[in-house]
Amino acid sequence: MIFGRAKSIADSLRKTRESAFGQIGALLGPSDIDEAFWEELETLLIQADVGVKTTVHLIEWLQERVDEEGLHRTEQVRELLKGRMVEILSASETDYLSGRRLLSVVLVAGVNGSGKTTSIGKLAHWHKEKGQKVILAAADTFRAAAIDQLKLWSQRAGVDIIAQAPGSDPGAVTYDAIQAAFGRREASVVIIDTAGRLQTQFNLMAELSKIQRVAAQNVHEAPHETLLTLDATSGSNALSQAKHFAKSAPLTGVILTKLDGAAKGGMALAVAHEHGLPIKWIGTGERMEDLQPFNAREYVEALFDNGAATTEAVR
Ligand SMILES: Nc1nc2c(ncn2[C@@H]2O[C@H](COP(=O)(O)OP(=O)(O)OP(=O)(O)O)[C@@H](O)[C@H]2O)c(=O)[nH]1
Ligand SMILES: [Mg+2]
Repeated sequence: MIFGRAKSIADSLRKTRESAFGQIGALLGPSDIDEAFWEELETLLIQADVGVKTTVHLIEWLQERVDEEGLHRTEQVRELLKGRMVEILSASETDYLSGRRLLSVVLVAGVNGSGKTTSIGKLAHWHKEKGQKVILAAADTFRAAAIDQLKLWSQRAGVDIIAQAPGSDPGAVTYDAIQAAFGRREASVVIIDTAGRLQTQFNLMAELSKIQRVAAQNVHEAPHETLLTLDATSGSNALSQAKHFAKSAPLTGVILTKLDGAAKGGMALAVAHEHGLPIKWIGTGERMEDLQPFNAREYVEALFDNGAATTEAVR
């Protein structure tokens, strides 16, 4: 891990584990599978934001295995469930910015307040730690405060920023940032911040498409990542956001933010299973270091266990 002060995923997900998944863990403690078991498991998975579709899939899949293998203990279901969750979460797994190129362009989209600008600051820091030169593009030109906020992050992370006046064309800002990266600033990564809200949803999507087009016209195969920030505390609402954005802009993955708070954590499964979207990063706080590459196995372990050798005692 590159971050010296990063918390472990198990630490970050403590609250999450203690709420929804703690109860699932308790239900899957050592006992016999009884009549009420499947219904309780279904209810708890839905409460944990796994989503109805994915919950139904998990229950049916588990019941089949239990029947086939003649299992009768809940702790056996626990291992099966964890295994299936890891499979779902890794099915569409791809590396962040895999492949080599001169300039990588990363576009970050998402509804207002979902954590775009903060995640961009963290990503900039991550790249910088790897010795890469980063330019941020302040293409959320809708609000003056948005530009100021990104400037603050560029200072914190110690990276360059290209910004124009509020109200200017986001496509032009994108173009300028790319030219700056190719030109005198010689950066290898451009990260583009975008608006979360405009006058209309239509404008928002048109603006995103335009930014994508400008990137594609100026850098081969850009944007190389189009990441959607999803606030993990927003539950099923985030799922419909994902659907909406995926329709208007080809997404390459998700940054799941605010997992340090009251998020229930199951949303990652719904996003991966229903949308086939890989989770690439998780946001676990407001500091620059609070961003971690997503790892399916670690994530599932952190939802169920506190990382200690013994299984956590559930309330
Ligand atoms: N606890 C916690 N807070 C976060 C995280 N990511 C973002 N936030 C907070 O969420 C709030 C919104 O974050 P922004 O980065 O401004 O969100 P945005 O998507 O850029 O919002 P707009 O520019 O308004 O569209 C801020 O108060 C952030 O500090 C996270 O991983 N954990
Ligand atoms: Mg923002």
